[in-house]
Amino acid sequence: MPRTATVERVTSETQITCTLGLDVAPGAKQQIDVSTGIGFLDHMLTAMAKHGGMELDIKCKGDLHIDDHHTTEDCGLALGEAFKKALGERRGIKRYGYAYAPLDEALSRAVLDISSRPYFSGELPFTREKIGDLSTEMISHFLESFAFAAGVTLHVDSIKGVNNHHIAEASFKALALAIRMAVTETGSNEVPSTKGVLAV
Ligand SMILES: [Mn+2]
Repeated sequence: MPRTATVERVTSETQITCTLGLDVAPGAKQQIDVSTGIGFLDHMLTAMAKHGGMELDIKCKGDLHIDDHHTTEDCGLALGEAFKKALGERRGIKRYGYAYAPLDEALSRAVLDISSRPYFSGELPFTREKIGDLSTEMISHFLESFAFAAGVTLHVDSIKGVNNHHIAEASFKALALAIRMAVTETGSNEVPSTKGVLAV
């Protein structure tokens, strides 16, 4: 069974369609098409899909005339919902994933538990208010929204870094690699929990 899911999320603030595939068929070209209306967010989501070995098609029409908040938050929620749906019962996956990713002077770490215990913690000490059209405060808010909607425990920390673009990109790449590890299929049909259940 291909691990894919489509989510449509429509509110008075944003209209989003998101299709996420957790695997790329061997030999096939990885399909990534991201258009949120916020260039830097597109860059981050594309990097996350690319290095996570995922297929992603996400389109958002949001109320950018107000600011970037609803669009960024709701894209995180839609992506998290799609991730949760694509995982299904969470059988036969590694469950835990962790990774470091550098980008020049920046180094970030992401640790993920596909746990059904929604939690986010992050230390991302940006020094600029914005990167392109994305407010830096929205990066943590995006990650938090993703973690809660996906039902995962997620820690993303910048270990070091000076350039704000590098800090953000290293963080999303670390997350991508952690996701890749955590969703890896073990060949088992077991739910990797002593409770016997991970999907709630
Ligand atoms: Mn919010």
